[in-house]
Amino acid sequence: MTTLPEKRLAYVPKIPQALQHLLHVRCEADPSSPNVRPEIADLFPHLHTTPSYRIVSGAAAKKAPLKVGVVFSGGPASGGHNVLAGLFDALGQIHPASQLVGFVGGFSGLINNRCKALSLEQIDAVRNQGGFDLIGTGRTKLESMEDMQKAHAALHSFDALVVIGGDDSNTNGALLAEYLLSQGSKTAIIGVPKTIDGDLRSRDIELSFGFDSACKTYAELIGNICRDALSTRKYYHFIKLMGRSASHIAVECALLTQPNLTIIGEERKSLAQIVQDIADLIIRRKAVGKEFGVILVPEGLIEFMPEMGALTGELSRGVLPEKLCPKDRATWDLLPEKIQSQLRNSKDPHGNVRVSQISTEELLIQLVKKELVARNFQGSANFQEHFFGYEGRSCLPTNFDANYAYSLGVLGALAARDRVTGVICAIRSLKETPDQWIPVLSSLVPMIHLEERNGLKKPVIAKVLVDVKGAYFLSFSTHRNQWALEDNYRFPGPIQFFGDTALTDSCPRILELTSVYTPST
Ligand code: FBP
Repeated sequence: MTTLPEKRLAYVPKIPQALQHLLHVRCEADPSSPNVRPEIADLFPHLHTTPSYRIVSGAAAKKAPLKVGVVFSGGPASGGHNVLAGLFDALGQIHPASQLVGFVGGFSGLINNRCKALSLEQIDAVRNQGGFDLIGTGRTKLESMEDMQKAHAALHSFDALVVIGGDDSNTNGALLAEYLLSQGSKTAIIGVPKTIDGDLRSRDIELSFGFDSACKTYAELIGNICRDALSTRKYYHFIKLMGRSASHIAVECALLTQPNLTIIGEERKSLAQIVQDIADLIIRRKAVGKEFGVILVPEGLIEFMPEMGALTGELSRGVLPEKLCPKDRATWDLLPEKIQSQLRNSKDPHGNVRVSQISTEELLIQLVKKELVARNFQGSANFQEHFFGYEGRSCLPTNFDANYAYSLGVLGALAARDRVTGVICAIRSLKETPDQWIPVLSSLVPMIHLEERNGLKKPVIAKVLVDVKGAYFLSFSTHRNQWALEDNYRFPGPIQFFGDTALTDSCPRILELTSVYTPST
């Protein structure tokens, strides 16, 4: 019997027209490359003049065999294996004796030179499959000069290294590219935008791969819960959604499922205000005979609540709860014991509170219960909590992610052939059909700014948050009052791979509504 994953092995990803004949295209510097901030140019003396590149017709620069390394960094995102497949196939087209070598377990594999040459058989086994398991991933960063030197040594025989990662990993890629140039190395460093969070965006990067598959997985589950709520009419479901700081996943899932309330971190409401809003919703729904509902909560919410931000800031600086200032102490006293204990005990190696480990959904439920008692609420309000995160990071990629990730891999091979360093593969016009997609190699340095991390100013690629003045957010916020009381739930069902292309090849709503990211601030 053929299983779905087996059947998916045979899917042939669709790629942009411009990447279909690699031997007849080349990378050409784009004169309209964005500017670099002066303080950043000083930190990247060799790399800051690197332009972005577009792909134009022309004879290939080089036809010798290539040796290209590849590394996954950070959390899995569906489509990762297709980046490897795209790289592998394109390197083979460029020269049949080319090699693709995977560094195992993230940047730690690079530092410790743990790698494996990838074979056609291994690649064939993971085509259009979820996960990163062929070479694994990790969260190690290249932090010290020693790490850079070890990476340099590991890469001495390579033409290029492709770094598949999010904002921090691509920042690391840019720092490595700078270091290698300073050492006279010819190895190119090429990024690929990966993260389910949807927060790695720029003029050229409309979206990272993995976001679409993750959101469609969560939307299926949320839709199922909406239907259950509608059937049994007895629970308020609080669903926390992964996504780290930004609320992109929450907005996308809200548009796909239309729950009664979606809290958006970037609106920067206080904890007290959010609790009031939820209590209001429950009371208003009770008035129309409804004692159930579905509420989405983004993982990063706590970071945006002013009073929680102040409190976690103090705790991260090592202030003990009993020594907090009166305002922070009042917030602390409001919190249920379990949350207090999470705040005390979930710290990273720098002592910062790990806000992602805090059970925000449980915190809200406890405070809403108190609020309803205070308001003498006479109805019944029963709560269920859920957390959807890991479920969506390694699923079979949607056609969109399978096509997109494979195309990014092909583009990475082209960049390696033309030795373009310090760039990230990007594809524009993603809401069009894949043949019309426009591949570009976007310079990494203009994306970098200085940000305070653990008391020090560090160069990092800024995370792009939900723009609360943008079309994407407005298309959600204009409907939310209606969704609060009327149950306009949508039940998207599972990701589809066969049948009508409107079902199988749909692109994420974030692209339909903002095809090119333009901050409106
Ligand atoms: P990346 O940015 O590395 O892709 O990670 C995304 C993410 O899934 C976040 O949404 C989440 O907060 C985090 O990883 C969880 O990380 P971990 O796998 O270490 O628990």
